[in-house]
Amino acid sequence: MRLSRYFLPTLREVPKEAEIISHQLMLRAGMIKQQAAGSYSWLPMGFKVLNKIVRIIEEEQARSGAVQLLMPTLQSADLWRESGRYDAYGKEMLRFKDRHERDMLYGPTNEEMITDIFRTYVKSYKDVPLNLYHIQWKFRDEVRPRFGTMRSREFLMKDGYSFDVDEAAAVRAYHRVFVSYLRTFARLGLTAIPMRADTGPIGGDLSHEFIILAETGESQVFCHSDILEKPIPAVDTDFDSDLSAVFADWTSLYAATEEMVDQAAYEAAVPADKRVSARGIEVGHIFYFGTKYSEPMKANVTGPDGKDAPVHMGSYGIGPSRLVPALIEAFHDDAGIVWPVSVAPFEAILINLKAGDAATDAACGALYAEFQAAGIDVLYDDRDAGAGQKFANADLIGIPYQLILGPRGLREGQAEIKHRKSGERETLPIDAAVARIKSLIEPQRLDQI
Ligand code: P5A
Repeated sequence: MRLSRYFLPTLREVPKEAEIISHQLMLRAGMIKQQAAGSYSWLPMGFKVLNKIVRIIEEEQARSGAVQLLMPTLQSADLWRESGRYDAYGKEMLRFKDRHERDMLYGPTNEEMITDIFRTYVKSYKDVPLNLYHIQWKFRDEVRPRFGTMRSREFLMKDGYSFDVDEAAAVRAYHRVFVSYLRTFARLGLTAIPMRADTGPIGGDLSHEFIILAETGESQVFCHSDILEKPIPAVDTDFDSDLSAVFADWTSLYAATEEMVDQAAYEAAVPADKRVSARGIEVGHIFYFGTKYSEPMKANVTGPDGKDAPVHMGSYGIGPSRLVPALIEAFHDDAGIVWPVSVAPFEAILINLKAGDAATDAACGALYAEFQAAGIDVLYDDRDAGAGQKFANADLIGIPYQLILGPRGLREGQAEIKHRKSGERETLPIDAAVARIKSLIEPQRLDQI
């Protein structure tokens, strides 16, 4: 992509309304634009990052046997009356009437709708286990939308729903998602800590939040420091796997949010030098709620004994539009964002230090073509602008590798690579530069787990 043809409305000033660094950087790097309280347009570069996160989630969902579909954003109130949640949900639900005066709502979550789909088609124990998910916009009329897309009113959610014949099988499904989520966050470059959590309006009594540590996090968390070092288990997450041992291992170390922490239990379980009390961001949340929806909504399956019984369910959420700022909270420095390769909007940026100079343009044009031939997602800064501005911009938007070429380098046959994360610079022959960047990028693209 040529920057001169792209749409990257970066800002020089720190916007006043943004209190936390990720919100400031998303606005400054031209990733989002606010449209109303808690509602944002995703500008091209922000949208690219969001899509990369979505792709990683989809890959890990497929690996765990979950099946993707797509449900609408607007829902009929009748379904929610069946489950009893229409009145219980409260002011966070955006309610309205259509032209026929029918009560409608903008979905804050989809337990009812997926239960309706399930009961329409699935009748036998032979058709479960099943895990269906979608990635769709949600609306919650949050009292305090804030921090940009971290807590917005309209946000993207990956929400998955498991169906099993009995509690034991449903808990196995829960364990599978638990491990699959650990992998998903690890692939995004994040250390997410699973913690026992409250179930709130979703219900049930088994629930974990996945939290990443960040100073600006909204909740206080308490955990054993060993969890932060735990390697992600290299296990199969497909339907046949029994991951209860992995689950037991991960949950044996104390971790709880401020709503659940029992100070005495925490201090008894964790030696003083291993106690971590820090702020965290909730990036995922999973629930097992048994027959809470299937029973009132009559989603039954016939068991091997020929008897009908309500199916056992769980639901599993990840917030991709929250993960974008969460990643920035984890990966930035004074100059701007520092994207991990796996989610970077572009893998490399080619900086032409003298756009308009025929020889430099020709050499950079050749490098640009070489990047494309090598399958590297590159942004080519071909704008007629000063070097200082280009360097500051490249640092701000956080592309992992910068390839810099100007008339002097061209005369000497040398180009410069700057590693955004470490600041390290290397000078090398122009015709070796793209191969070098490719060799740096490739191992970071691969599934490292
Ligand atoms: C689980 C999936 C649920 O809604 N039902 C379907 C369950 N869980 S949850 O915890 O309420 O939300 C799941 C994830 O969505 C993200 N999220 C948000 N992201 C941005 N802005 C918001 N206002 C917001 N609310 C929830 C979080 O990542 C959360 O873990």
